[in-house]
Amino acid sequence: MFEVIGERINTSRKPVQAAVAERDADYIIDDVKKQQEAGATFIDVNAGARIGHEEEDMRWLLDTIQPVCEIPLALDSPDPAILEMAFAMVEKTPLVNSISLEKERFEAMMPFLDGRECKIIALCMDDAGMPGSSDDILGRARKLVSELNSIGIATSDIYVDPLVQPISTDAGKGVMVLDAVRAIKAEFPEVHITGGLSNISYGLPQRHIINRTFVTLMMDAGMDSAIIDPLDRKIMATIRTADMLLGHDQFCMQYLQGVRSGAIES
Ligand code: THG
Repeated sequence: MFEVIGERINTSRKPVQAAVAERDADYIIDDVKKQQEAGATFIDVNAGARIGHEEEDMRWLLDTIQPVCEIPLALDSPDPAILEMAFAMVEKTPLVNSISLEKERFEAMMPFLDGRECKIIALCMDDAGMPGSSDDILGRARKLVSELNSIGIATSDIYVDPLVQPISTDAGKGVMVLDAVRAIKAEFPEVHITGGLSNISYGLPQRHIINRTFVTLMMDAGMDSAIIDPLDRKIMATIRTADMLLGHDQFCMQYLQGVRSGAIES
């Protein structure tokens, strides 16, 4: 079944930034409950936008969210020190977001992850920047999986993020990532594929239709998780329907339940 990483608790979103600045716990709690009810599998927590406040904001968010959160958290920061602090605070095994092949980040994350029980998002990013071809994405994924395996992390606990890039800058960016996902899944059937989707539509109008169509294609290629807004009814209905059509929904149970609850409509 497709896993939804709820992206809303992110201080780059204006209302969340305001709630965090004012320590408005009710706003955050209400949002987390809504994401859970909408079918999120993880709640992503990103406190990176208030420069100089990330540590205290992350602490406050985790203290606020955990008492009402029944699902695991995705701890989202590029800073290994923040991830280490957050990891020590969580009660349920988290999804750590993320490690990459960027030297400084990689070298700080590896000893921290060594021997720990967790799930980890592995970004196909290195010091040369964003990947330039599907082979480049595959090569980076291969390196990340082998390095993480070498410190005891099972392939089935790794969520590869191939890094979606804007189709408006290069018509080939969609096929590039789709081919890479197919190749990664052929080589590592157990690995998960995740990522933000909205980069694909950057710079174009009517972005949601692009994002929804793209997630369907990515799911056919092997994407089984994404960082999205679970309160976006249309993308959630598209994902549930595609999951059924791809054979991941025994007896169409999830689809039928979605229709009965009103979450899925034509
Ligand atoms: N991969 C991984 N982690 C990630 C990302 C990724 N974490 C952060 C981000 N990308 C995913 N999270 C968000 C959270 C909020 C929004 C988008 C992505 C968001 N977007 C507004 C929208 O879509 O309408 C616009 C934001 C704005 O410009 O204000 O709110 O790729 N591993």
